Amino acid sequence: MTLHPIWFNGKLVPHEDAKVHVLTHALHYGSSVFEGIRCYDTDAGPGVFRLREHMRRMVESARIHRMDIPYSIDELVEAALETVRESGMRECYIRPLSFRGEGPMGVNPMNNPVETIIAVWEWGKYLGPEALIEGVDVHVSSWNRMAPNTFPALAKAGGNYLNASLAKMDAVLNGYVEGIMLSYDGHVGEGSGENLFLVRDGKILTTPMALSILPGITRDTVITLAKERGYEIVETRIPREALYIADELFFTGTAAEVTPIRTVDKHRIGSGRRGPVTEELQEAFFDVVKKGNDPHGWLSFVNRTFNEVAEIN
Ligand code: PPE
Repeated sequence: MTLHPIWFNGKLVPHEDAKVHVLTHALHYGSSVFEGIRCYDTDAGPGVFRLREHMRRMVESARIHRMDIPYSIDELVEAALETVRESGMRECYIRPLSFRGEGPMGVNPMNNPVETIIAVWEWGKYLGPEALIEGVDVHVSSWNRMAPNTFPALAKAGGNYLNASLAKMDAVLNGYVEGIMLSYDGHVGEGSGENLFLVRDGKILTTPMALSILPGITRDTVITLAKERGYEIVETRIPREALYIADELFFTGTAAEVTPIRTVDKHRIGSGRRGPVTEELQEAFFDVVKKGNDPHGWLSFVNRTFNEVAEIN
């Protein structure tokens, strides 16, 4: 795998030079916030999907944790585009991260510097090469999502992912691709790195934000695309057993895109393969990111000439 330059505190440095000290606060206390973004090789040129919304969420995650990122959303957007451009990749995953750096040790992070990086790499299908068509086998995790007023779920913070990693390891060690975590009150939460949707009798249900999920940008995208296609979307508490009798289930996420779920706890979901609603919404999503059909203005084209061309058309 080619190692690409990394944007580090304002400038691009060679991959091997983007290093930190072992006393970096974030290593000891999980004090970081990050994003995951995809750049797609669309028919209209390489375009980053919902870049501004992701950078806004990162700045807001930082704000929740009283971390001042010394760059504006616009500067972070530009920096990400520059990093992708510099890599020469037409399609990649983008990982911006801000973290508390080396400084005084101790839980209080307020006197540690805030450092920011943006890295890019190739990332294929997150839940396996066949996942988007065949669907994935998952279980309900023995790990719950955090309760409100413990770890703020709206912040995509490094520390929160200790919980996600426990669920992911539990799933993989038990032979599943992913785990669905329940919320603190026993209702359906989300995957370790994905939001969850349930289809029943033509209606689409998803976990509400109040159950300590990450309010995903792909989740918002799918809600928008589904409403435009006339579906009713209900954000409501979903009991665990509703998963077993759903017509269709699917995950959404930047890495996972729109991935059908074919079994949960060895219960076959619907026909055991990708259902029609999932397929329709997958197609709507890929129509934007593959074909570059972008009525919502969700793509930031990496190569400005493409952007200008798109505007002229
Ligand atoms: N929930 C969680 C817990 C989560 O981590 C993600 C993204 C989502 C929902 C979906 O959010 P969005 O990407 O905005 O639609 N997970 C990222 C990290 C995956 C990883 O392994 O790292 C991602 O998909 O990029």
